[in-house]
Amino acid sequence: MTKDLSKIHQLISDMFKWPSSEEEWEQYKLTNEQIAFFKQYGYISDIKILEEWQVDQLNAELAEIADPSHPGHDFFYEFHSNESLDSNSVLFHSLGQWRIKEGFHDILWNPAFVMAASQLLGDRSVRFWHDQLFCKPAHHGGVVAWHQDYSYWTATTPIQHLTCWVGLDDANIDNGCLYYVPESHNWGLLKKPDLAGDMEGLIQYLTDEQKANFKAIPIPLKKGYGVFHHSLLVHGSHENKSERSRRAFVLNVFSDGTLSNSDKVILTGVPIIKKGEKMEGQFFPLLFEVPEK
Ligand SMILES: O=C(O)CCC(=O)C(=O)O
Repeated sequence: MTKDLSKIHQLISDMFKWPSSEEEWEQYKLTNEQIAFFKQYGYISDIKILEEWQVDQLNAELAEIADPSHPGHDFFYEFHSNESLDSNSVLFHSLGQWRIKEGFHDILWNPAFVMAASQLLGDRSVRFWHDQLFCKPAHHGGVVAWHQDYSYWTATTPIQHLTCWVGLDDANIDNGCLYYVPESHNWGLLKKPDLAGDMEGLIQYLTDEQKANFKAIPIPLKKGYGVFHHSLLVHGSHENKSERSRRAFVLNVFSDGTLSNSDKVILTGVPIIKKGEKMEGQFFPLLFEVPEK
């Protein structure tokens, strides 16, 4: 039987080493310029998150758990071998792999990730929300439609969420890299389109001014590198018609102190946290603690 790794809230393999002193943490800190860039544009790019051998290990784990007959399959919160609404395309999308494989568990406690996340949340303690995998096969990989992450997350409040996207393949325009609309995190909360439906589904919800300022830019990235984006930043990715796959994992976090905003099940298999109560416990571990000021 596969062990449920969500019960363990620390590193369990030798994939990363948790720093033991302030000096050791220094190497992972973003610069003031990077933080200022994030505040202005709603994202930062090109942050080294993984070594090549760590990417290889995660890709090997991904190959195992993408098989629906994997014994740990029931631990996924969501599993879509193909979420694309276009019958000619494929978009693999899952949530919950951190419960199943050691590598996908331990990337939550990757010092490079937690330090940057804390800084970008405004030097706050970082709590895990959930993980995701977005994989587009070569030749017929599907789109991820323009959206804001928080538009799917209104069951948690207030808005103090952050996303880190990390490539498991080199990603560029040809194989469906991410695109961002810089500064759109200032547009307020927009309606949510079908995530794997019409690429342009969001456009109907934009004002004329937002449409005029909709200037999306591609974010090519080497595998093992990551981007962080604000949960209101508009982003999406086009088809993959290239010869190469485009695999990626995503870590979603919020500042400690985020509350449930719903009396319903938020993630499949996770007990309800009543509206107004703090998001915490087995499924929402504290990843990085900043001492109270
Ligand atoms: O991987 C993609 O293409 C989309 C990822 C995404 O939408 C996200 O990280 O919120």
